[in-house]
Amino acid sequence: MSDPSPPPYAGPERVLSGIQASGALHLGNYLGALRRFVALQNQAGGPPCFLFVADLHAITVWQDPARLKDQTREIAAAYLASGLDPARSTIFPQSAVPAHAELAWIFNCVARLGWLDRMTQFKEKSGKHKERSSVGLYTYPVLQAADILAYKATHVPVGEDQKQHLELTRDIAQKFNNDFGRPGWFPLPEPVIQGPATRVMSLRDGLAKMSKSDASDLSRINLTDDADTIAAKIRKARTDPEPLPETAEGLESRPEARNLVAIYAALADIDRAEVLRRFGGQGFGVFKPALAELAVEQLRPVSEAMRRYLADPAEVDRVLKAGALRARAVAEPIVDEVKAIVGFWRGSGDGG
Ligand code: AQP
Repeated sequence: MSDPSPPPYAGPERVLSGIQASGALHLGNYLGALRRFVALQNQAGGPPCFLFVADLHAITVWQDPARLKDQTREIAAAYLASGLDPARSTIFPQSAVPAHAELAWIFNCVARLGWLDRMTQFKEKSGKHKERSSVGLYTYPVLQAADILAYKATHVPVGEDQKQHLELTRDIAQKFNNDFGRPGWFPLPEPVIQGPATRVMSLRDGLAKMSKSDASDLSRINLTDDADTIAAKIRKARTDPEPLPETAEGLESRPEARNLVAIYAALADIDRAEVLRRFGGQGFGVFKPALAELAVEQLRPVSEAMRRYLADPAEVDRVLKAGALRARAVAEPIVDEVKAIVGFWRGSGDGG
């Protein structure tokens, strides 16, 4: 007779995600992450949401210490401006909850080098100068696993680029459960990757991801860009000379056109087929101004609210501080239990 399968995780559901405090947020972060966070928060009766500002992750590449605090507030302001409500979602800076770094160390000893060697994001970010990258950049996905599992989070809304890291998190959770004979102790978290814009591409190159670190500001729409800048960036976006096709199959070998159509679909909350029903057969001379108008209309309330929050850093700090206390209250007992499972000395009275 074969072994019965191990019992699955039976604890409560929790949503968790984060954004690095490494610079201005762009449309890709908004559509791929922020808007998804808000949708999950607003689900009636949905699980509690933990949304952090990833400052520990940010320092895997150099960050100016004089700017990091403000960058942290900027991400928190973007969370609030996008519609996250601190009464319903726990918003906090990663470094204010020591459990993340503690669990990351334990997971460094669970994860295997071969697993990390396969991570494509490290290869992309370290480029030709792997030896000069920080060790933190290499072990970044292990810290990400700790971020998630310190809360026993079950659902993780992210963009497509984070899918591989989520698979690693599941591998680490599974190996921990196996190694320590605790089947089902950690959940195997599910990525939540949904919608037409899970991978927004650069406006200058339809094959490259829209990214904070792209040298060209024309490649991305920043959440803080004003209406004229947004319109100018869309006008200058790289395209091809053909009119838009009538159906989505016609976008297959046209990455730039596909990207702009996906952005329109996500902003208008319709599918790509509907965008092509409206604009199929029309040139970019018609489509780009319509896209610019939509982008300005959708982003204006977010950028205006962001400016209001940034003008009141004390309010943002209050949210972060209260969030850190709530996050600690959940993560610390979980990581304390992990330490006991690993066999660390717990002082007298723990029976160990
Ligand atoms: N282009 C994108 N399309 C859809 N989603 C995206 N995300 C990032 N870029 C896109 C999602 O945003 C969340 C936060 O990302 P992050 O700041 O933590 O890290 P990142 O993925 O490294 O973002 P960038 O902009 O590419 O930063 P740099 O240039 O610093 O590396 C994640 O859920 C991510 O999937």
